[in-house]
Amino acid sequence: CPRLTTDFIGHSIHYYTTVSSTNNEAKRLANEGCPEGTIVLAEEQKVGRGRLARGWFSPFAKGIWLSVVLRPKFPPQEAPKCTLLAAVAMARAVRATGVNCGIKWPNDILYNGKKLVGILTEMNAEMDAINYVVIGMGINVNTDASEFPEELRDIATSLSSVLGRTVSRTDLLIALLHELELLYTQAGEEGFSPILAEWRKLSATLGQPVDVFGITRCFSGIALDIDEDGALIVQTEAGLEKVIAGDVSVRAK
Ligand code: BT5
Repeated sequence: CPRLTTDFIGHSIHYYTTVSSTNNEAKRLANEGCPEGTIVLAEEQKVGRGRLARGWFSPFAKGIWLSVVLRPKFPPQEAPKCTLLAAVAMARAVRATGVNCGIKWPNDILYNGKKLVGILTEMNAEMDAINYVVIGMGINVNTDASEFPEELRDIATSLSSVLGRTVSRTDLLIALLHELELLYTQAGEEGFSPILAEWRKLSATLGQPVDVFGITRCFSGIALDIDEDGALIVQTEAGLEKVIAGDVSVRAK
């Protein structure tokens, strides 16, 4: 029987067959004072959420639809780094299944340009202290290619589609929570630098020509690096641009 290997992440589990969004449940629990490391899992989400009010396709028993409640001690402006930390943990766990995935800034795990995983980090802070961070992660584990809705067929994939076999969601969850706790503990003790260094190595974005769809404007350039806050640095004809939030598409060369 597989067992959790963590000291606190996943020691309190809220499991649902059907839920609107695991992030919504996790935020409710966090507001009620649940312990750090509480996780919410659902077989199916009726209103799975992406960023900017976009949806997340979450079919019954096909994926891992998970939210983790953390209560980090670092300042609120460092919270976006939780997304990068989660992406590195996720890439490690996914790679251990044999899928050679990469990270697309800021929140996607891709294989061959198709999305395997999406991450949605939401924060609640008062004054200059974080109350909680909820890291929501959706992994397409055993979704068959034909099960994706039409509009996702060209942009989404699953571990089972890549590997040609079903993958144990329990084993993957245990590996993911293990990596997440290791990296989160490391970030608390040593800071984020080693995690950002690993992120750079796993990146499918750096060094590539990109189109940036920012909150207020769009531009093109070469993705050069991420800075210490996790922002993407893009070289454009007009100079360096720092992208804190937005969408980036890697352009075909
Ligand atoms: C994300 O947003 O990628 C964040 C997704 C986070 C989902 C998890 S599941 C557990 C937790 N509870 C929630 O309610 N959410 C989190 P974004 O970068 O905005 O990408 C959203 C876009 O990805 C959509 O507009 C679709 O184009 C595409 N998409 C939707 N469902 C997908 C899927 N299952 N696989 C791949 N792509 C998908």
